[in-house]
Amino acid sequence: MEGSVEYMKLAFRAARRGAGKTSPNPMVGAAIVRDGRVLGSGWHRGCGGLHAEAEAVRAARAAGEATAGADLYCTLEPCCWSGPDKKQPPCTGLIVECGIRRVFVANLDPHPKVSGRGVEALRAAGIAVEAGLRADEGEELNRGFFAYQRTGLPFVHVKIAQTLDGRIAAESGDARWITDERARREVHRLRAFYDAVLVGRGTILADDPELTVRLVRGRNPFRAVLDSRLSLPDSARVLNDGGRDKTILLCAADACGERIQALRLRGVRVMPVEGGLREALAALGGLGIRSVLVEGGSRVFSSFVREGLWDRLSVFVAPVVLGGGVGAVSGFSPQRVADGMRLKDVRIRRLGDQAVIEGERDVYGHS
Ligand code: AOF
Ligand code: ZN
Repeated sequence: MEGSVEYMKLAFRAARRGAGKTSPNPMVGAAIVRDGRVLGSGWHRGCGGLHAEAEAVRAARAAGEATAGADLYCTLEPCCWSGPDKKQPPCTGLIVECGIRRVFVANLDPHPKVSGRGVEALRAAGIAVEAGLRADEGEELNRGFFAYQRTGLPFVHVKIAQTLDGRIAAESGDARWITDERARREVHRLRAFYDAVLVGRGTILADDPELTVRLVRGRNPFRAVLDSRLSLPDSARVLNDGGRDKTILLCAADACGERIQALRLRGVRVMPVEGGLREALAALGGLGIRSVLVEGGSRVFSSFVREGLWDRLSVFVAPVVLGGGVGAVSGFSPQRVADGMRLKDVRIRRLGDQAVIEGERDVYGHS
């Protein structure tokens, strides 16, 4: 059985329209095709809403198309269960009812209630199923959802903007701007995709950033700040602007109760965390956050690196030399080069006169 890559690509294009809006659910797209014609397509628009398959069926019906005998292209394995926490009926039932003849799936759903059972249910109903078509595209698109299903932690992408000699700020703390607007637009694009951005208290003190999406179109992510003693100044932008309900302060479990109350009254979220960075990430997961973009500063970078709590690293390198200043990563200093943190699957892109070097954590290596 041969599935068409083109129709799966179309399903992925649909899926991406849910970017930034579906967590804790994955982004999913679906297309119903017969005799070289797309009868209907759809995507999962947000948690609680219709599943992509049901959206595609609805679109086909609205266009007056009968679905019997058609093929379904689906970026994720259709769900096959119901329960008290399940908001939508199983898609497998709908697919059978619609008389779909063949189903092409990119990724199996790692959810413990599915993981292959959706495919089995369809086959048991006499439907031909092929899984794995453009699976890599799905792995990349839903890296947050997949990471969380596999590890219980969100996908962590560390982003560093630095000089040629590895500085993220001058001695004075000034960091505006090491990279140009083109690079910053790229960062805003990432923010629109990730569920949360995360910075340390030091970055708020140094830059007072907004951490919103302004240079591209897209929704604002949650803004998580590691502030163990809740000692950010009241004047910080993230505590005052219109988006402060999306500010999450991660503090120590024994942080001052009165301060927590006062911040919550302002409309800011405060999450006392028992434990360290891993527990802080797990707490974000509890809010439905499946992917986190770590934006600084050097102490935060080194904590993530030291604890191996990251999945992807992107370094934006600008053609500037500072000679001194704040190093990109501090507090992580192995004696031997061989113990350094080395990336795998490295990609190098050019952005004007800047380079973006990006790679994944080598889970079997030293890092
Ligand atoms: C699908 N199609 O479009 C999506 C799926 O609470 P519910 O009913 O919305 O179910 C959420 C779970 O369903 C989610 O954890 C994931 O396993 C799967 N997502 N499945 O067949 C979709 N979004
Ligand atoms: Zn479903």
